[in-house]
Amino acid sequence: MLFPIRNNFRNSIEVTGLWKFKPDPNDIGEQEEWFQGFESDIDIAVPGSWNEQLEEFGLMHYVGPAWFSKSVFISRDAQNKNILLRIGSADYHAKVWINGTFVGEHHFGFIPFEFQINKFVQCGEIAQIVICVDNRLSNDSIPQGINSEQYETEHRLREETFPPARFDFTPFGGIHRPVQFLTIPLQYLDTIKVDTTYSNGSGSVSLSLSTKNIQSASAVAIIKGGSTSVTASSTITNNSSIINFALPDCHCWSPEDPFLYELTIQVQQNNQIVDEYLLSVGIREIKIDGNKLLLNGKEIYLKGFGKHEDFYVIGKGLSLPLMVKDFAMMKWINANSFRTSHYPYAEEMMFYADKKGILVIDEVPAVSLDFRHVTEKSLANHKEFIRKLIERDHNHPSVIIWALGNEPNLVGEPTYTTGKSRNYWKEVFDTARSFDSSRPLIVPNCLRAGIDDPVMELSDIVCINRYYGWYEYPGQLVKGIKVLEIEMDAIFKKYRKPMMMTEFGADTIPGFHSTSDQMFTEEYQEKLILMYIQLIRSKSYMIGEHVWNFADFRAPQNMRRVVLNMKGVFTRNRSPKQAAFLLKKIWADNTMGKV
Ligand code: GCB
Repeated sequence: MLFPIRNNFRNSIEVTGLWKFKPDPNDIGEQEEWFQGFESDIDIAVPGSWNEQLEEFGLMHYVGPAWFSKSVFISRDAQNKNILLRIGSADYHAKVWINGTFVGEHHFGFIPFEFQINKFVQCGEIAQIVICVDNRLSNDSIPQGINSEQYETEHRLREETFPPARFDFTPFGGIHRPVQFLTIPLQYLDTIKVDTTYSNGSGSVSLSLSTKNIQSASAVAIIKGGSTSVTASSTITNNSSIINFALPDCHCWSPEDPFLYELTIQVQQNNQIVDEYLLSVGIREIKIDGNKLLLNGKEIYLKGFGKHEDFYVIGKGLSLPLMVKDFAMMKWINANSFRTSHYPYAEEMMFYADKKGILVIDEVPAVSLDFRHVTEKSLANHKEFIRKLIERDHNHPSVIIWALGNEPNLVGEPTYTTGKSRNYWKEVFDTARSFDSSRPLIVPNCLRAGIDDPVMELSDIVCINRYYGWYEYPGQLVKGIKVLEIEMDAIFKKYRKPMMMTEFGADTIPGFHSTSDQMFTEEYQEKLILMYIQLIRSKSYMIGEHVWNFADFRAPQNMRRVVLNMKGVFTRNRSPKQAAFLLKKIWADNTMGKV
């Protein structure tokens, strides 16, 4: 599935704007055939979450099915083309009907899906599209859900949240990314996989293409950049083709100079172009050498944040102004990277990271898996998620690491390390490697899972999320840092691999101040961050520091959160807290070791 573009062969119409909306708390919509069309006075803007947008309709904490409907004109130009309906993401499950007929369903949030809809629409007429989105999660889903009984049987009453969630971000519901009608040729390019290498000034690009409905044709690729323009071609056999380029004088992609070549790929039949696709390609190589992470053969140290897709009113809906602002703030603070904690972000963001030279750790939404409830189905869903994410984001030079999950066994259940978890993770890592062996794989570990967590043995970079001085030893930074140092050294001794601190931070209320070590004050956040960074940088095996979090974000209700998780270095509305100025300084100069 290719990202939509517009050219002489491909077109797209966005179906953003206002949709008709109806919550379905009693789950009766299908039985009552709401897919034929339904009455409602509620409008919802797409993309956008229903929670804050429709708070006045009682939907702030709503978990369940909800119906969306919109009428769209399908132009006659679409005749004799493949017509697709593409949804950038619907969290977490979606069922789609057009003109009352069921088209298909998708059970993966945060990731695009599309259906071929020629047989459901009439060109030159209006089509009514109805989507039922459901944000309920289960044992089998990725992410995994939790219910009230499980809170009790797991003896977690005091940790109960509302809405129930195994993770610390609001389970926003809605259509969160653009909806588009696409027209593409009947014979078309289906997937493009770009692999690059770079070493001492010379680069290579290898393209693996797959097509649909092609009997005999050739694939022609033209790569252009600066004064370079190289063309190569090969035949398409069994709907697939491979094209290789060598670029002896290569302009590589890096955060300092995010240079992108323009790659045009054509499918040609009898000297006629039948499909064409254009994409930007950054040539770079990411590698681990001993305890170092190398980008284009040079050591790179990751400085940045775990982030969230979260903002006032829109919830998890894609907002391009917010994206531009966040990237400008990351540049302002001298960060070079972020992690898409804890799920794949909008593709628009990945393209922007390529353009701006920001490195990305791209994460699958297997957040806080509880192995007492993991099923065969969860494993299958997890593997399928990895396949979908790698297919979607493989070609982005900015994506340098895959995170296959985050903090399994958050609650520290003792059977985790002795039970089925190792086999599970082994399969997950093997699956990811079979799709992409060019990038390091990680799963950040949490304290309670312990240092025998199988993800540490399987990860290429051992990643830890630690909250000493916060959840452990609250208010006691010196003690916390001492314990952390002992633990870090013990982990390194055991695994002998590069390590990274993928989370550390403190909730901070802007305007709270103190002359002593007082949690929640701006000084405490600043001091905690400084002490962590000093420790991290004193260890030669550490390859990066990601502060938790870039900005404050909404969390499920529980007694530890005052509406938001306030560990942001920026507030939810993107004002810098005091620590932002400290980080800007530390990340600008090289005086604290590491580059
Ligand atoms: C973590 C989780 C993250 C939470 C954070 C916190 O370890 O990975 O999702 O938001 O801690 O603030 O508790």
